[in-house]
Amino acid sequence: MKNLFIYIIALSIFGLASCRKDFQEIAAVQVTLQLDFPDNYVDGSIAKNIPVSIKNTITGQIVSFISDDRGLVTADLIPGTYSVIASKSFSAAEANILTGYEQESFVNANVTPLIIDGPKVVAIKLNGSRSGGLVIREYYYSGVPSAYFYDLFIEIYNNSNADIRVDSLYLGNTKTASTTAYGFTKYTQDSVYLAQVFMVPNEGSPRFLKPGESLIVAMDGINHKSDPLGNANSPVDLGPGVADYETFWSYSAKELDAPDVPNLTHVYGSSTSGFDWLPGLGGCGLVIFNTADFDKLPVMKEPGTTAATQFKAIPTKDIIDGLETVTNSNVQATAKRLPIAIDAGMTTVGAMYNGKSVRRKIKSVVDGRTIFVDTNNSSADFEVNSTPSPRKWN
Ligand SMILES: [Ca+2]
Ligand SMILES: [Ca+2]
Repeated sequence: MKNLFIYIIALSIFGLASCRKDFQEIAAVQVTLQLDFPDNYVDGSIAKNIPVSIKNTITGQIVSFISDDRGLVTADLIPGTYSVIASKSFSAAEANILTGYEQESFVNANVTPLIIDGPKVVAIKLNGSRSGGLVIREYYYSGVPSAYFYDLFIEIYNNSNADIRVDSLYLGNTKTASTTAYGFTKYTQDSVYLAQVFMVPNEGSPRFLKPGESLIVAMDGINHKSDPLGNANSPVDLGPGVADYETFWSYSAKELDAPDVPNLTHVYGSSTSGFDWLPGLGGCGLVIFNTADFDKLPVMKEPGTTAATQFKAIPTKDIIDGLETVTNSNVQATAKRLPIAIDAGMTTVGAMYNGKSVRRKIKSVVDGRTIFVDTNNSSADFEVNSTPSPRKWN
């Protein structure tokens, strides 16, 4: 009798334990992601071996997968809200097989929010594009205490193996992030809506960047560390010999024109108020592009709203490179301002006035020339640089 009693107790405990185990297994559901290449890829090409990351937007936990030979990713997920990023770059030879064009290319996708409330199959159509030879290598936008942000700079780098012409290259930013509103209410994949646009002037003859060379654009072309108009907390010297161009804001009497650093040409502004070009301490969508006829591109209100601010709409296909920067890592992908084909993710220095920048990770060094990672996904391609370092990347 005593033995039977123990047996019953043991059975109960075992039963309870197995019940709990069953409960956990029921809690996670199977989600299948079916990846497909863009329509202009060769028929029958399967989106296999594509890295995919799935982020739980509540816990921040990220799990990584590689799509299988059928283009599938199978994941067991606890019901909740997720975001999915897929991206991969192809060499010219690989792209030739997939697209018929022998040119470095990439595919990416960003699905957000992905609501998981039960087992499901999700079709994910990848976006595709050529890799641009010019890339934004570093962007310093955070500023330093106390409230000094005129030491902003952008470095544009020739990541290819051929000379690239840069006079008449355009540089623009989307609307600035604030603590209350980041993205466009209804942003589209076909155009980028820019609040400010500058152009590299033609100074009498074409200007080329050789492979491995870069262009530094400063908000103000001075040595911010030592100049009396600068700030001792600033990490950067952007004086002559470092900055190639500065953004001279002719609309403000307080703006200083650094005589030995040439000015970019300001070609569009939603507003010309303020003391300088202010793309935002909370980050922005930053793009470089070439376009056939800038003046003919539409000026319009933000899609889906009646807000009065007018933006210059640039076709996505004209964008060479872009980078989505935000205030901190709490910003959700639903707040994106750049189309997924330009930047599938987003990156951040983490906080305002922390004196840090974001910079592109190094992919390899070939014959002394550094090649930077470029999968058009800044979440993967960029890292925080604790000491912003124009034209220094090692
Ligand atoms: Ca300036
Ligand atoms: Ca100047």
